[in-house]
Amino acid sequence: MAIECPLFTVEGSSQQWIKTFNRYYPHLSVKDWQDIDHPEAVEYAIVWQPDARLFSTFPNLKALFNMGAGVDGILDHPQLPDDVHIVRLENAGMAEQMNEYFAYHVMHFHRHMDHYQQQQSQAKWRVLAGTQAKDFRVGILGLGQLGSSVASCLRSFGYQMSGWSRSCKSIEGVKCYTGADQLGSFLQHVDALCCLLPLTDNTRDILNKDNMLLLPKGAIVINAARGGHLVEQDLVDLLNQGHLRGAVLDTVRTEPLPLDNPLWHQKGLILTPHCAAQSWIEPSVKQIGRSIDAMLAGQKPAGLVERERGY
Ligand code: NDP
Ligand code: OXD
Repeated sequence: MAIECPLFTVEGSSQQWIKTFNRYYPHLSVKDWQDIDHPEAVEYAIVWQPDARLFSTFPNLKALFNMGAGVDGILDHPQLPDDVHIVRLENAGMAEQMNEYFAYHVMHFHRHMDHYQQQQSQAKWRVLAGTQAKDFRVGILGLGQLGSSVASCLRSFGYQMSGWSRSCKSIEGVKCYTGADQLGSFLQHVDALCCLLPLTDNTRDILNKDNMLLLPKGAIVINAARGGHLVEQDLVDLLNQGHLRGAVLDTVRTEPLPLDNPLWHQKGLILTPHCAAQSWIEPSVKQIGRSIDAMLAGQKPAGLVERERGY
């Protein structure tokens, strides 16, 4: 018998997802959450940034399947019951997009595109001294599904790579630092800092003035993780003081960025609207469907979040 699975997104742009679920996993009977016939029988829900209506409508949830990689939006929810499992997407096509996003922006600065754009606006034709990729140091905060992929991708362009994570890693061509004790030594040797951490109590505000001042003068910061990692005023101050040469933000504290937020006009800052890596429908549906089937069979699904560590 088909079991009903509600799909709950605040945006409501879910029809293509529902169609794809029903193509590959008809036995799950995935429906818009408002079309569910027996809400009290629902144990599994597929969600993106659920609000309180999810928890009041479905009182017997056992697991939530997140349509993205980051689960901070679920874990922070005041109505989230203690015993509900959370399963997130692992890669599902996002690593390749992150590789592109970070390669594009690292090269923008490494190849002086910021300076050449400025020169063009002054009708200036002048070649600037270059730096070999092996001498340009790129550091990745977070070496998980996405960060480790970006580290290996940038390594293939010849950049001098390092990374920082909670547990010790071994990635070819990437110098790995571990834990709070080694954060300072990591930051001191990074020309381009790339953030791909989950947002947890331990990583919130990690891109603050003290930490960014440990970067060498003229470094750049690229954050495609969560707005909560960055203290925005600290970034603005360090850009204006010239300690940082530039920054790229794909995520900000309030999204969409309010029209009156000065970040829109900040010199040296490139903004993108939380688009670094999207959840492609087909691979995401296949992964979520496999995870639900695993749980139905009493197995542990890939991407099961450890709630106490926050990711
Ligand atoms: P993973 O959980 O696979 O990787 C997280 C990495 O961060 C791991 O290496 C982990 O260490 C490390 N980490 C976590 N906490 C700490 C800590 N306190 N100190 C040091 N290292 C820590 O996540 P993903 O790679 O899948 O995704 C990362 C984030 O990217 C997501 O949480 C989301 O916020 C963001 N994202 C943004 C998107 C966008 O479009 N802008 C799209 C998709 C994701 P360890 O390996 O030891 O566990
Ligand atoms: C994600 C995101 O976490 O899109 O998947 O930010």
